[in-house]
Amino acid sequence: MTRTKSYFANTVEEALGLARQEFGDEALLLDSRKSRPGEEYLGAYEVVAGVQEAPATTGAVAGDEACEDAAPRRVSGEIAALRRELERMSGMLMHLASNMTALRRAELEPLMAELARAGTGPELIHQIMRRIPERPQTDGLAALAALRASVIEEIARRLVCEARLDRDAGEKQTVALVGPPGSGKTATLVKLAVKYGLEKRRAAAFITTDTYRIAAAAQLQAYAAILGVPCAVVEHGGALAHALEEFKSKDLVLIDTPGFSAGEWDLAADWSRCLLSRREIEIHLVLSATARWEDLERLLSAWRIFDPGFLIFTRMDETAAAGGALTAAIMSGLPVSFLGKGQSVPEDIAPASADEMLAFLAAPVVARSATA
Ligand SMILES: Nc1nc2c(ncn2[C@@H]2O[C@H](COP(=O)(O)OP(=O)(O)O)[C@@H](O)[C@H]2O)c(=O)[nH]1
Ligand SMILES: [Mg+2]
Repeated sequence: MTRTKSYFANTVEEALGLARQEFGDEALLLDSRKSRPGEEYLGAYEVVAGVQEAPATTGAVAGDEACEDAAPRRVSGEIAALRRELERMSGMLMHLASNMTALRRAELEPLMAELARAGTGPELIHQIMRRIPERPQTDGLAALAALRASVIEEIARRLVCEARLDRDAGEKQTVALVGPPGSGKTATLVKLAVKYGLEKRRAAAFITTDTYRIAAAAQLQAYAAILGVPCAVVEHGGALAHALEEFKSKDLVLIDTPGFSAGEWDLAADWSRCLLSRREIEIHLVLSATARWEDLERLLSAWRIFDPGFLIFTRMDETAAAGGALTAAIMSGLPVSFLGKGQSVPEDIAPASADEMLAFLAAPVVARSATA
Protein backbone atom coordinates (compact mmCIF):
# COMPACT_ATOMS: atom_id res chain seq x y z
CA MET A 1 0.00 0.00 0.00
CA THR A 2 1.47 3.37 -1.05
CA ARG A 3 0.72 6.52 0.82
CA THR A 4 1.05 9.71 -1.26
CA LYS A 5 1.25 13.38 -0.55
CA SER A 6 1.89 16.57 -2.55
CA TYR A 7 4.65 19.02 -1.64
CA PHE A 8 4.99 22.50 -3.08
CA ALA A 9 8.24 24.46 -3.32
CA ASN A 10 10.05 26.72 -5.77
CA THR A 11 12.33 23.90 -6.96
CA VAL A 12 11.71 20.17 -7.38
CA GLU A 13 14.74 19.50 -5.14
CA GLU A 14 13.28 21.58 -2.33
CA ALA A 15 9.85 19.93 -2.62
CA LEU A 16 11.47 16.49 -2.56
CA GLY A 17 13.45 17.58 0.56
CA LEU A 18 10.16 18.36 2.28
CA ALA A 19 8.83 14.91 1.38
CA ARG A 20 11.98 13.23 2.79
CA GLN A 21 11.63 15.23 6.00
CA GLU A 22 8.27 13.59 6.50
CA PHE A 23 8.70 10.13 5.00
CA GLY A 24 12.40 9.62 5.45
CA ASP A 25 14.72 8.28 2.81
CA GLU A 26 12.14 5.78 1.60
CA ALA A 27 10.15 8.64 0.06
CA LEU A 28 9.61 7.92 -3.66
CA LEU A 29 9.24 10.64 -6.26
CA LEU A 30 6.03 9.68 -8.03
CA ASP A 31 5.41 12.84 -10.04
CA SER A 32 6.65 16.41 -10.43
CA ARG A 33 5.05 19.22 -12.29
CA LYS A 34 4.62 22.95 -12.45
CA SER A 35 2.00 24.10 -9.98
CA ARG A 36 -1.51 24.42 -11.36
CA PRO A 37 -2.98 27.90 -11.80
CA GLY A 38 -4.27 29.08 -8.46
CA GLU A 39 -1.73 26.95 -6.53
CA GLU A 40 1.42 28.92 -7.53
CA TYR A 41 1.30 30.82 -4.28
CA LEU A 42 2.20 27.47 -2.57
CA GLY A 43 5.38 27.20 -4.66
CA ALA A 44 6.35 27.00 -8.39
CA TYR A 45 6.54 23.15 -8.41
CA GLU A 46 4.40 20.36 -7.04
CA VAL A 47 6.05 17.09 -6.14
CA VAL A 48 3.96 14.00 -5.44
CA ALA A 49 5.87 11.69 -3.12
CA GLY A 50 4.87 8.36 -1.71
CA VAL A 51 6.02 5.70 0.72
CA GLN A 52 5.29 1.98 0.80
CA GLU A 53 3.41 1.12 4.02
CA ALA A 54 2.83 -2.22 5.71
CA PRO A 55 -0.87 -3.12 5.68
CA ALA A 56 -2.67 -1.86 8.80
CA THR A 57 -3.45 -4.64 11.28
CA THR A 58 -6.26 -2.75 12.95
CA GLY A 59 -9.03 -0.71 11.40
CA ALA A 60 -6.78 2.26 10.78
CA VAL A 61 -7.99 5.30 8.91
CA ALA A 62 -6.43 5.51 5.51
CA GLY A 63 -4.95 8.71 4.21
CA ASP A 64 -2.38 11.32 5.12
CA GLU A 65 -3.37 11.69 8.79
CA ALA A 66 -3.39 7.92 9.58
CA CYS A 67 0.24 7.57 10.70
CA GLU A 68 -0.09 6.76 14.44
CA ASP A 69 -0.38 2.98 14.22
CA ALA A 70 2.49 2.54 11.76
CA ALA A 71 5.16 4.84 13.10
CA PRO A 72 8.18 4.99 10.85
CA ARG A 73 11.30 3.28 12.21
CA ARG A 74 12.85 6.69 12.76
CA VAL A 75 10.17 7.51 15.34
CA SER A 76 10.46 4.18 17.10
CA GLY A 77 14.23 4.70 17.16
CA GLU A 78 13.74 8.06 18.80
CA ILE A 79 11.36 6.54 21.35
CA ALA A 80 13.91 3.87 22.21
CA ALA A 81 16.58 6.53 22.65
CA LEU A 82 14.27 8.57 24.87
CA ARG A 83 13.49 5.51 26.96
CA ARG A 84 17.22 4.85 27.43
CA GLU A 85 17.74 8.46 28.48
CA LEU A 86 14.87 8.25 30.97
CA GLU A 87 16.29 5.05 32.46
CA ARG A 88 19.70 6.68 32.79
CA MET A 89 18.18 9.73 34.52
CA SER A 90 16.06 7.67 36.90
CA GLY A 91 19.15 5.62 37.82
CA MET A 92 21.01 8.86 38.52
CA LEU A 93 18.14 10.11 40.71
CA MET A 94 18.02 6.88 42.70
CA HIS A 95 21.74 7.04 43.25
CA LEU A 96 21.45 10.65 44.41
CA ALA A 97 18.54 9.83 46.75
CA SER A 98 20.40 6.94 48.36
CA ASN A 99 23.44 9.18 48.80
CA MET A 100 21.22 11.80 50.49
CA THR A 101 19.70 9.18 52.81
CA ALA A 102 23.11 7.88 53.76
CA LEU A 103 24.30 11.45 54.38
CA ARG A 104 21.25 12.21 56.50
CA ARG A 105 21.62 8.97 58.46
CA ALA A 106 25.24 9.79 59.15
CA GLU A 107 24.28 13.20 60.47
CA LEU A 108 21.41 11.84 62.57
CA GLU A 109 23.46 9.08 64.14
CA PRO A 110 25.21 11.22 66.80
CA LEU A 111 21.82 12.70 67.80
CA MET A 112 20.26 9.23 68.03
CA ALA A 113 23.18 8.09 70.16
CA GLU A 114 22.76 11.13 72.39
CA LEU A 115 19.07 10.41 72.88
CA ALA A 116 19.84 6.77 73.66
CA ARG A 117 22.53 7.76 76.18
CA ALA A 118 19.97 9.98 77.88
CA GLY A 119 17.74 6.92 78.35
CA THR A 120 15.26 7.64 75.58
CA GLY A 121 13.41 4.52 74.45
CA PRO A 122 14.44 3.07 71.06
CA GLU A 123 10.86 3.13 69.69
CA LEU A 124 10.59 6.84 70.39
CA ILE A 125 14.01 7.55 68.87
CA HIS A 126 13.00 5.80 65.66
CA GLN A 127 9.63 7.50 65.53
CA ILE A 128 11.27 10.90 65.92
CA MET A 129 14.05 10.26 63.42
CA ARG A 130 11.58 9.09 60.80
CA ARG A 131 9.78 12.41 61.07
CA ILE A 132 12.81 14.67 60.72
CA PRO A 133 12.55 16.63 57.47
CA GLU A 134 15.34 16.71 54.87
CA ARG A 135 18.13 18.79 56.19
CA PRO A 136 18.17 22.40 55.10
CA GLN A 137 20.82 23.35 52.56
CA THR A 138 23.27 24.90 54.97
CA ASP A 139 26.87 24.18 55.77
CA GLY A 140 28.25 21.78 58.42
CA LEU A 141 27.66 23.28 61.86
CA ALA A 142 24.54 25.21 60.90
CA ALA A 143 23.08 22.02 59.39
CA LEU A 144 23.78 20.09 62.59
CA ALA A 145 22.20 22.83 64.71
CA ALA A 146 19.17 22.84 62.44
CA LEU A 147 18.92 19.06 62.73
CA ARG A 148 19.08 19.22 66.54
CA ALA A 149 16.42 21.96 66.53
CA SER A 150 14.18 19.75 64.36
CA VAL A 151 14.59 16.83 66.76
CA ILE A 152 13.78 19.02 69.78
CA GLU A 153 10.78 20.48 67.98
CA GLU A 154 9.50 17.05 66.98
CA ILE A 155 9.76 15.73 70.56
CA ALA A 156 8.22 18.88 72.06
CA ARG A 157 5.30 18.56 69.66
CA ARG A 158 4.45 15.17 71.16
CA LEU A 159 4.95 16.11 74.80
CA VAL A 160 1.96 17.43 76.73
CA CYS A 161 2.60 19.45 79.88
CA GLU A 162 -0.44 20.45 81.84
CA ALA A 163 -0.57 21.52 85.48
CA ARG A 164 -4.09 22.31 86.50
CA LEU A 165 -3.77 23.13 90.19
CA ASP A 166 -3.43 26.87 89.76
CA ARG A 167 -7.06 27.65 90.60
CA ASP A 168 -8.72 30.53 92.38
CA ALA A 169 -9.91 30.28 95.97
CA GLY A 170 -13.34 28.67 96.07
CA GLU A 171 -12.66 26.29 93.14
CA LYS A 172 -12.69 22.73 94.40
CA GLN A 173 -10.24 20.02 93.46
CA THR A 174 -9.47 16.54 94.74
CA VAL A 175 -6.14 15.04 93.73
CA ALA A 176 -4.79 11.57 94.51
CA LEU A 177 -1.14 10.65 94.07
CA VAL A 178 -0.39 7.02 93.26
CA GLY A 179 2.84 5.28 92.34
CA PRO A 180 5.58 2.87 93.37
CA PRO A 181 7.18 2.98 96.84
CA GLY A 182 9.64 5.83 97.37
CA SER A 183 8.77 7.65 94.15
CA GLY A 184 8.08 10.81 96.14
CA LYS A 185 4.28 10.81 96.57
CA THR A 186 4.16 12.10 100.14
CA ALA A 187 6.83 14.77 99.59
CA THR A 188 5.08 15.91 96.40
CA LEU A 189 1.70 15.99 98.12
CA VAL A 190 3.01 18.33 100.81
CA LYS A 191 4.73 20.58 98.26
CA LEU A 192 1.46 20.85 96.30
CA ALA A 193 -0.53 21.60 99.46
CA VAL A 194 1.72 24.55 100.27
CA LYS A 195 2.06 25.93 96.71
CA TYR A 196 -1.50 25.52 95.53
CA GLY A 197 -3.32 25.52 98.88
CA LEU A 198 -1.77 27.69 101.56
CA GLU A 199 0.07 30.13 99.27
CA LYS A 200 -3.10 30.64 97.18
CA ARG A 201 -5.32 30.99 100.24
CA ARG A 202 -7.18 27.86 99.28
CA ALA A 203 -8.32 25.68 102.17
CA ALA A 204 -6.48 22.34 101.93
CA ALA A 205 -6.92 18.93 103.56
CA PHE A 206 -4.97 15.68 103.51
CA ILE A 207 -6.29 12.14 103.34
CA THR A 208 -3.92 9.19 103.52
CA THR A 209 -4.80 5.61 102.70
CA ASP A 210 -1.24 4.50 103.49
CA THR A 211 -1.76 2.50 106.66
CA TYR A 212 0.40 -0.41 105.47
CA ARG A 213 3.89 0.94 106.20
CA ILE A 214 5.14 1.82 109.64
CA ALA A 215 5.01 5.57 110.23
CA ALA A 216 3.80 6.30 106.69
CA ALA A 217 0.63 8.01 107.90
CA ALA A 218 2.55 9.60 110.78
CA GLN A 219 4.85 11.31 108.26
CA LEU A 220 1.93 13.05 106.57
CA GLN A 221 0.26 13.80 109.91
CA ALA A 222 3.47 15.51 111.06
CA TYR A 223 3.45 17.76 107.96
CA ALA A 224 -0.27 18.41 108.46
CA ALA A 225 0.35 19.54 112.03
CA ILE A 226 3.14 21.91 110.94
CA LEU A 227 1.03 23.39 108.14
CA GLY A 228 -2.20 23.48 110.15
CA VAL A 229 -3.98 21.32 107.57
CA PRO A 230 -6.51 18.64 108.68
CA CYS A 231 -5.49 15.07 107.87
CA ALA A 232 -7.69 11.95 107.80
CA VAL A 233 -6.19 8.46 107.89
CA VAL A 234 -8.46 5.98 106.09
CA GLU A 235 -8.21 2.20 105.97
CA HIS A 236 -10.95 1.27 103.53
CA GLY A 237 -13.25 2.63 100.85
CA GLY A 238 -16.06 3.48 103.26
CA ALA A 239 -13.70 5.58 105.38
CA LEU A 240 -12.47 7.35 102.24
CA ALA A 241 -16.04 8.33 101.30
CA HIS A 242 -16.56 9.54 104.84
CA ALA A 243 -13.37 11.67 104.79
CA LEU A 244 -14.27 13.17 101.41
CA GLU A 245 -17.65 14.12 102.85
CA GLU A 246 -15.95 15.64 105.90
CA PHE A 247 -13.67 17.78 103.67
CA LYS A 248 -16.28 18.76 101.11
CA SER A 249 -15.96 22.43 102.03
CA LYS A 250 -12.19 22.40 101.35
CA ASP A 251 -10.80 23.80 98.09
CA LEU A 252 -7.95 21.36 97.68
CA VAL A 253 -8.15 17.81 99.03
CA LEU A 254 -4.94 15.81 98.52
CA ILE A 255 -4.99 12.01 98.88
CA ASP A 256 -1.80 10.06 99.63
CA THR A 257 -1.70 6.34 98.83
CA PRO A 258 0.65 3.44 99.59
CA GLY A 259 3.34 2.39 97.16
CA PHE A 260 2.04 -1.05 96.35
CA SER A 261 4.70 -3.51 95.33
CA ALA A 262 4.59 -6.95 93.69
CA GLY A 263 2.33 -9.25 95.71
CA GLU A 264 0.05 -6.40 96.79
CA TRP A 265 -1.89 -6.02 93.57
CA ASP A 266 -5.17 -7.30 95.03
CA LEU A 267 -4.99 -4.50 97.53
CA ALA A 268 -4.00 -2.04 94.81
CA ALA A 269 -6.96 -3.17 92.72
CA ASP A 270 -9.34 -2.55 95.68
CA TRP A 271 -8.02 0.97 96.15
CA SER A 272 -8.09 1.69 92.43
CA ARG A 273 -11.79 0.78 92.34
CA CYS A 274 -12.42 3.07 95.31
CA LEU A 275 -10.61 6.04 93.80
CA LEU A 276 -12.04 5.54 90.31
CA SER A 277 -15.60 5.34 91.68
CA ARG A 278 -15.24 9.02 92.69
CA ARG A 279 -15.15 10.89 89.41
CA GLU A 280 -14.10 14.14 91.05
CA ILE A 281 -10.69 12.64 91.96
CA GLU A 282 -7.83 13.52 89.57
CA ILE A 283 -5.27 10.75 89.69
CA HIS A 284 -1.58 11.60 89.15
CA LEU A 285 0.97 8.80 88.81
CA VAL A 286 4.25 9.77 90.51
CA LEU A 287 7.40 8.30 88.96
CA SER A 288 11.09 8.96 89.34
CA ALA A 289 12.81 10.71 86.44
CA THR A 290 15.97 8.73 87.18
CA ALA A 291 14.34 5.44 86.17
CA ARG A 292 15.16 3.80 82.87
CA TRP A 293 12.50 3.69 80.16
CA GLU A 294 12.32 -0.12 80.39
CA ASP A 295 11.42 0.14 84.11
CA LEU A 296 9.05 3.06 83.60
CA GLU A 297 7.31 1.09 80.85
CA ARG A 298 6.63 -1.76 83.29
CA LEU A 299 5.45 0.68 85.97
CA LEU A 300 3.14 2.47 83.53
CA SER A 301 1.63 -0.84 82.61
CA ALA A 302 1.21 -2.01 86.24
CA TRP A 303 -0.24 1.29 87.47
CA ARG A 304 -2.67 1.50 84.58
CA ILE A 305 -5.28 -0.04 86.91
CA PHE A 306 -5.52 3.42 88.51
CA ASP A 307 -6.21 4.95 85.12
CA PRO A 308 -4.06 8.00 85.90
CA GLY A 309 -4.86 11.22 84.08
CA PHE A 310 -1.43 12.79 84.65
CA LEU A 311 2.20 11.96 85.32
CA ILE A 312 4.47 13.63 87.86
CA PHE A 313 8.22 13.11 87.62
CA THR A 314 10.32 13.56 90.76
CA ARG A 315 14.12 13.62 91.12
CA MET A 316 14.66 15.79 88.08
CA ASP A 317 17.51 17.22 90.17
CA GLU A 318 19.24 13.85 90.21
CA THR A 319 19.54 13.38 86.48
CA ALA A 320 20.92 15.39 83.60
CA ALA A 321 19.28 13.07 81.11
CA ALA A 322 15.60 12.41 81.65
CA GLY A 323 15.13 10.46 78.41
CA GLY A 324 13.26 7.68 80.21
CA ALA A 325 10.75 10.14 81.70
CA LEU A 326 10.38 11.84 78.35
CA THR A 327 9.70 8.51 76.66
CA ALA A 328 7.20 7.51 79.38
CA ALA A 329 5.33 10.78 78.93
CA ILE A 330 5.17 10.57 75.14
CA MET A 331 4.54 6.83 74.81
CA SER A 332 1.81 6.84 77.48
CA GLY A 333 0.16 9.88 75.90
CA LEU A 334 -0.41 11.28 79.40
CA PRO A 335 0.18 14.93 80.19
CA VAL A 336 2.94 15.70 82.68
CA SER A 337 1.61 17.90 85.47
CA PHE A 338 4.57 18.58 87.78
CA LEU A 339 8.30 18.08 88.07
CA GLY A 340 9.93 17.48 91.45
CA LYS A 341 13.44 18.84 91.68
CA GLY A 342 14.70 18.19 95.20
CA GLN A 343 13.78 17.47 98.79
CA SER A 344 12.96 20.99 99.92
CA VAL A 345 9.32 21.59 100.71
CA PRO A 346 7.69 23.44 99.04
CA GLU A 347 10.34 25.03 96.77
CA ASP A 348 11.41 21.97 94.82
CA ILE A 349 8.41 21.53 92.58
CA ALA A 350 7.22 23.33 89.45
CA PRO A 351 4.59 22.89 86.78
CA ALA A 352 5.99 20.65 84.09
CA SER A 353 7.54 22.34 81.08
CA ALA A 354 8.78 20.94 77.80
CA ASP A 355 11.86 23.16 78.06
CA GLU A 356 12.86 21.50 81.28
CA MET A 357 12.13 17.99 80.14
CA LEU A 358 14.12 18.58 76.97
CA ALA A 359 16.92 20.52 78.64
CA PHE A 360 19.27 17.56 78.24
CA LEU A 361 19.00 17.91 74.49
CA ALA A 362 19.78 21.61 74.39
CA ALA A 363 23.46 20.78 74.88
CA PRO A 364 25.23 17.48 74.38
CA VAL A 365 24.74 15.24 77.42
CA VAL A 366 28.45 14.51 77.67
CA ALA A 367 29.33 18.20 77.87
CA ARG A 368 26.65 18.86 80.47
CA SER A 369 27.68 16.10 82.84
CA ALA A 370 31.32 17.13 82.47
CA THR A 371 30.54 20.58 83.88
CA ALA A 372 27.96 19.37 86.46
N1 LIG B 1 16.22 14.51 95.25
C1 LIG B 1 14.90 14.40 95.32
N2 LIG B 1 14.35 13.69 96.29
C2 LIG B 1 13.01 13.61 96.35
C3 LIG B 1 12.17 14.24 95.40
N3 LIG B 1 10.89 13.95 95.73
C4 LIG B 1 10.94 13.18 96.84
N4 LIG B 1 12.21 12.97 97.22
C5 LIG B 1 12.72 12.20 98.35
O1 LIG B 1 12.46 10.83 98.12
C6 LIG B 1 12.26 10.15 99.34
C7 LIG B 1 10.95 9.37 99.28
O2 LIG B 1 9.88 10.30 99.16
P1 LIG B 1 8.43 9.98 99.69
O3 LIG B 1 7.61 11.18 99.42
O4 LIG B 1 8.45 9.49 101.09
O5 LIG B 1 8.05 8.79 98.71
P2 LIG B 1 6.71 7.91 98.70
O6 LIG B 1 7.07 6.59 99.25
O7 LIG B 1 6.34 7.80 97.27
O8 LIG B 1 5.70 8.64 99.48
C8 LIG B 1 12.24 11.22 100.41
O9 LIG B 1 13.50 11.28 101.01
C9 LIG B 1 11.99 12.49 99.63
O10 LIG B 1 12.51 13.63 100.25
C10 LIG B 1 12.80 14.99 94.36
O11 LIG B 1 12.17 15.57 93.47
N5 LIG B 1 14.16 15.04 94.36
MG1 LIG C 1 4.61 8.04 101.12
